[in-house]
Amino acid sequence: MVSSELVVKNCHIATMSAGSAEPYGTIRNGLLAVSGGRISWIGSESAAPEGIAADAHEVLDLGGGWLTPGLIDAHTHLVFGGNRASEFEQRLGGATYEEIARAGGGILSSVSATRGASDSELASSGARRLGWLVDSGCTSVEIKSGYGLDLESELRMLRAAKTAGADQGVSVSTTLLAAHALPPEFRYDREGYLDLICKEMIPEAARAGLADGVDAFCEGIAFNSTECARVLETGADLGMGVRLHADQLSDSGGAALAARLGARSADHLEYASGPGARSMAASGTAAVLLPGAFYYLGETQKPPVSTFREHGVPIVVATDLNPGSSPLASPLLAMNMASVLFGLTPEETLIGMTRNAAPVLGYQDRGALEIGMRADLAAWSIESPVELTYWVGANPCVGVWVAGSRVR
Ligand code: DI6
Ligand code: FE
Repeated sequence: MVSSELVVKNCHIATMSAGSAEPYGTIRNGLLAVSGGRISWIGSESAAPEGIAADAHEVLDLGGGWLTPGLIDAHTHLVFGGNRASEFEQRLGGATYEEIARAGGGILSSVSATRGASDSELASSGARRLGWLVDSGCTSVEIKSGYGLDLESELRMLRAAKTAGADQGVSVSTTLLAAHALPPEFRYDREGYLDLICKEMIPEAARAGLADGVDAFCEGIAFNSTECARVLETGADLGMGVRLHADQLSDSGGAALAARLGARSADHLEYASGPGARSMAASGTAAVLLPGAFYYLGETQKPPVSTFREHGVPIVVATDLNPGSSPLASPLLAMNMASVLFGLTPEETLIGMTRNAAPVLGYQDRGALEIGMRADLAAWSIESPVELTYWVGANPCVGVWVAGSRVR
């Protein structure tokens, strides 16, 4: 047997494997071995091949702690210039998110700050925020553009996202969200901006290999479903994974549109209709729930979780880390909010940050701990995996590995 580069032992393992009959796919008193950056053996320590630890380059004794798949944050906007702390104060003074947006603040204030930031400022502030997620166990993170809104600024954001990922040693999946808001220079020319997105931005991002996915904001304050469909179909034709910000602030038919386009996910979904939610099951479109935005905007309408469950729509939980509606930099707090605010079980929240999140980013090699999967791991000082969702604001993460290499 080839010697392993890493063996983790004296731990309990939440494999999150779909094939397991145990809650969390639990293996108590487990051992996991890594060779060539992949999981080469996993099971109970008493059943491990003789010498597996003795021959390993490194052996880690977790002292009875827990090992889970590295967390996957499938929806963030963590690259941006400036921040919006002053708008937070305005909202506390009574202004609503939509009022601020319609008055030229909101997303557009981040657009001017992003356009004015240098490449290195964008990458280093993005890396700092990405680092906060890695501190809490994230090994794969999706990052969207959408605060540049012109060709060069959108590409600069996507490059900064990749640089931030390299800086932190984690996987970053990039998504072009040029259809996030209408930029000021196209204020009276919606068609002109949609042409720019479809004829220049998407083809150029695809050609440069800078965007893995394409997304749009389907909402009264942003783009309607015909406009979003045009953008997403253009991206799909160039091989990008399709996502959609759907039914966040009103029922805009976003869930049904995402399903019709065969999107990998529809995200937010507080106002998704019953038929919209059901249509997602047939197309295999995941429901990405973002309780941070719900919490931060003081929303009251909850996403139709029981409809998703009943029809087998995969539920994903993500932070939506962004400067306006969800400055939430903790995957664990997102999981806690998904339970407390939306009624997900703790196990559903962890599935939503691991196994169900991976396919939304097109990953088949992570999200569960199984032989052959990439060794993306998080180690925790906890007595049961329920604690990952239970604590509010604690961080029991004690180690993070990407493809078997330690990053925390
Ligand atoms: N929905 C959101 O919650 C974020 N974007 C979106 O489409 C908000 C982004 C922001 O306010 O900066
Ligand atoms: Fe978002």
